[in-house]
Amino acid sequence: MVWEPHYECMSREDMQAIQLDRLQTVVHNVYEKVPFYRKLFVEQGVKPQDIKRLEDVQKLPFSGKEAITENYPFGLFAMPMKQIVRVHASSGTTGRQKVVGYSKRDIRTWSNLVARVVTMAGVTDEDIAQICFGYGLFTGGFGLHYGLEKVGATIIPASTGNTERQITMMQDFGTTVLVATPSYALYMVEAAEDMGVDTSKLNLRVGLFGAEPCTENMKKEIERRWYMRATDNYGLTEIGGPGVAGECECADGLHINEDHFYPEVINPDTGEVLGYGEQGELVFTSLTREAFPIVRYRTRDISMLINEPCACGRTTVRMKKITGRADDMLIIRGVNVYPSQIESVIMETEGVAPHYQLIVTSKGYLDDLEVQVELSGDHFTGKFKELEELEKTLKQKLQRVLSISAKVKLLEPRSIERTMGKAKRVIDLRNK
Ligand code: DLL
Repeated sequence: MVWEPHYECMSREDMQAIQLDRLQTVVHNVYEKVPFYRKLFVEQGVKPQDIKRLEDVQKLPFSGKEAITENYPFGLFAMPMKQIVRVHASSGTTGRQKVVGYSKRDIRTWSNLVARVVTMAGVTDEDIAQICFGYGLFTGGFGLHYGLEKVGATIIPASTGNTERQITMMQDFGTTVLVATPSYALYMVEAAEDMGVDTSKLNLRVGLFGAEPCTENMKKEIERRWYMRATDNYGLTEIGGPGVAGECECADGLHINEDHFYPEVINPDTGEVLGYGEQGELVFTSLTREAFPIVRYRTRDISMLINEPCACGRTTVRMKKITGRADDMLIIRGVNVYPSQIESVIMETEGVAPHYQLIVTSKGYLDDLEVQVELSGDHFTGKFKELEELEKTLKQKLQRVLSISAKVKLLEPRSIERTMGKAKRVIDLRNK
């Protein structure tokens, strides 16, 4: 089923006409109402009237997280506080939170867009959805809540924490849809197995995952252990939260709600706009947000856009799964290393569990990468020779994939701290 076929399945020409019309409105709005943008546009020598065709979006300046933190808390709002009915925020790695606001109409639009992505994933009003995203300033809990409610699913607003009780609810309430970060889904399945629950007997059928990267192999692991189909959801606080893009049943990229978020992919070093099929940094311009419009926001997320037709019938442009963040990339002894590359190696190696951490240190000028990974329960026999073999295999595979050598440390099962939200994979102890 398609939630809004009129928009999700429209012709390219119609989509572009809507995008242009909305883009012109947004650009006028921010120019008139947000001093930050007016100043930026003046510096760049661009006026709202210059946006005559969709390609003219490229005349507009980029914005980034600094724009939000420097205007903390409400400096980028385009409406008076009286009309703001909600704020959300996400904490960056350093310093101030990125605070965003919503008008009543924004909340309605948001619910509708989340309704689109959960419908894409196959969720209907017959489902019982257990939301294990945090409720609060994080957009995950409330975002999914309103969208699932719109679709008519029965919601269990479980939030995070108390994992054993979560499993009991799943059993007793007959949960059919699990909403969580992929790392929490793995944590939960471990807890379920510990409790002696046979996960194949649960009613779960669909997982709505997101908020952090999940490699194809990790997704398969979740599907195998939970006996359900896992789908990916993408979004970020700055452009509204979840509901930006989601995976349909064909699972070949995430459909972007591009009548609301205009996507571009750029070369992160030069800012050059790249074409379909080219990998780079995702940039979004919000086309309908009233309270917190945002122009050419650099997400730092690495992906690519694809415009080939999808078998599901939707015509919206898709984005490939996020492979990492521009600022996630580690430069180790001059070589670019993405945590997702290491995750793929771990996931395809038998004997280790999908729980790992990367520790980066430096001695003098030389960087050191240590991959700490847990042994999977059934392989933890303690036989020294076997462990040595496993360590060697991992080292060789990592060397092949990364082109640098990494240390490998095998840990006992359950020794890496579990998180209920987003997993922290990288500990960089180098002096920056
Ligand atoms: O994580 C919004 C969200 C909530 C999306 C629930 C999906 C489901 P933030 O906390 O602001 O917002 O974090 C946004 O998380 O820039 C990406 O780096 C990462 N991220 C979000 N979804 C995905 C995904 C929410 N599906 C940041 N795959 C983004 C990979 C993701 N990374």
